[in-house]
Amino acid sequence: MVFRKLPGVSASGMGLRLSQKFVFLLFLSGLVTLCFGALFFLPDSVRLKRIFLSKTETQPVTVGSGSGSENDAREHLKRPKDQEHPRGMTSAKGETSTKLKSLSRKPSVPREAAEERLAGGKAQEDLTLSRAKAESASERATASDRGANTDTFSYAKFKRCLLKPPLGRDYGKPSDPSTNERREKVKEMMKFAWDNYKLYAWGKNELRPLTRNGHLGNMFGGLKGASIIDSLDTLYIMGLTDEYNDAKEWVQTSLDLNSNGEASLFEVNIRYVGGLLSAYYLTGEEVFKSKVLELGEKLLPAFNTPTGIPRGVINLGSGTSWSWGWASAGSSILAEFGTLHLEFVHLSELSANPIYTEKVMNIRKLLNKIEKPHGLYPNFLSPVSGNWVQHHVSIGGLGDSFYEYLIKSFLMSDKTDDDAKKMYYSALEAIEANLVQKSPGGLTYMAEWRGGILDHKMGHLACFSGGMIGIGADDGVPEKRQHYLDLAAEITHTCHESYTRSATKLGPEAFRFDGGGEATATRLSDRYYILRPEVIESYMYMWRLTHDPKYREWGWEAVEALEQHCRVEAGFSGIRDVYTTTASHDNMQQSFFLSETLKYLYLLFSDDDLLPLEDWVFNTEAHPLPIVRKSCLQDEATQDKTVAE
Ligand code: DMJ
Repeated sequence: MVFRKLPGVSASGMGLRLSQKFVFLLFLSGLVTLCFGALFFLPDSVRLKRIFLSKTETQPVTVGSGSGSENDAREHLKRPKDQEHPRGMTSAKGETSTKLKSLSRKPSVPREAAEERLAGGKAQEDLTLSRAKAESASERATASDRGANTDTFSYAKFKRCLLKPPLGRDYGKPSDPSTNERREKVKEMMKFAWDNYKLYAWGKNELRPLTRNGHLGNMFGGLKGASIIDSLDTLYIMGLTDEYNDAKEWVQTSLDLNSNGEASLFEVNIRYVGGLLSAYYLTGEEVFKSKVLELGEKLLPAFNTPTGIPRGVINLGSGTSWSWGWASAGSSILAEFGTLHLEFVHLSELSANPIYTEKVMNIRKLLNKIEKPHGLYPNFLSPVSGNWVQHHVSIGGLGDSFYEYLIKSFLMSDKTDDDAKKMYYSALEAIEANLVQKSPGGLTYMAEWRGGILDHKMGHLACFSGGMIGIGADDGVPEKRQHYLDLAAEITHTCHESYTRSATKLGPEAFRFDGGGEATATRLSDRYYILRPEVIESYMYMWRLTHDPKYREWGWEAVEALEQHCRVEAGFSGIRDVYTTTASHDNMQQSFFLSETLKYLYLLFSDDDLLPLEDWVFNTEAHPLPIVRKSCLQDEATQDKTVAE
């Protein structure tokens, strides 16, 4: 009534009696308390709550627990599900530590999972649920945790859990003088390649040794210094201390991760993430850890697809991702999304944030469940439907390192990752049944498979498989162990043949077993050699596994050939035709030459105690990553706690 009579006029000015004023004030204060209290029952996203509650009141209480981004998940729901080239789409990135985080808030999973179930068929259901679970878990971790939770990993504990010192007794120096001489030669090659890079291309991605300048390219999304990051661990294990220090200083002062370009998720992962991780584990230098955690976080938005299978290209600034234009029907590539596991598990180890492992486990689950033609994994998969796009299978380009990462995931888990083990051995069985061939001349090779039709071609890239099958031999079923080792040796022998049958003694990009030839390139376009490591990589593993001296001899043949045909005045260069000794250089010193080719050669001529395989697995760019000894790390943690108490 009072309000109806005199709207907008205060009670004090209305000539009310004292008792009436008291009742009115009581009523007013009750109303205010009620309104304020109601704020606490509103959902987090209500703007008013953000205004009224201070930031500190809403921070997660426990490090690593707060919630992530409900809004991000909703953004994701809004995005069209069939968007194949989402340039310009709203990125799901953008989580910031200033967002509201409340331990009591309910995760958005049930709603999201329900909506996705409505949108997709039954086939999609399991994938969606597992992704929803992963996103739910990721909500528990804040963006700030991802970059800054550096206290939880103890480098000292990690070192105590290694079985052997990483650098051996004396940097793996072999006792035999002639082997040591060869090893010194490889070290000299590394220094020569590095010095020229430093002189002519410092800070660029690669050296162009003929024109004596640098190359940036467009694979790394504006990131620079690929040769520096790729060289850190090689310089370190070779004892090239001044050079390593220069590289480290560049990382400290000049490695800028705030680039805004379009990067290959795969290449950034294997070279930058892998290189920084190795450098950290070998040296314990904090700068490598903080840089790799900062970079790892920038890669996460690539996984925001309907299936959680990342697309191939990501803008490191905006987080927008899309598929390669050349990949059929907007598909993702097996060797790309299948080559993240090792690095991402280590990102979780270092950050104490499970999100990275969850992202790659989600990929694993999908691949495990999906039907496989003849047990084989085709190279193209839709990140939208989670179905294969084409039935092209290859152990070379497009497929290669997916298989490598299965067995290495098992080994890196201290042999606890049984899913990886099962997937690897059943994939290998399918490969043997469908792709492994014997030529009329007795050479064992891996053909490619196109919807059931064999293409009798083996890429240089596929030559890594000798080493892969070798390191996996010992964990196969007992009756097949010797067979696997023999198969590894046969494939390595074939790859060596592809080198010896050329005029330069270097192998072509691809060689064939039809049209009368064996282990030789028949097409002009397959004749080039770009300083690739795969054949030498297999020599190194086979040497470690068998100590058959022929592998060191074959490695030395490669050193001589590299010196003769690829060394130019200002570095090393690829060549356009391995079948002619008339030089035609491609003017590019690839960063993987420093990271892989020279490292594998150096290890081949070193004692086995330099980076022992009992403790280390090499990522596909030859960056050593330590085996994760969970039980040891936990024991160690308990010990520390007891001491602290
Ligand atoms: C490297 O970057 C890696 O080994 C990758 O897995 C395949 N290609 C190159 C070397 O040839």
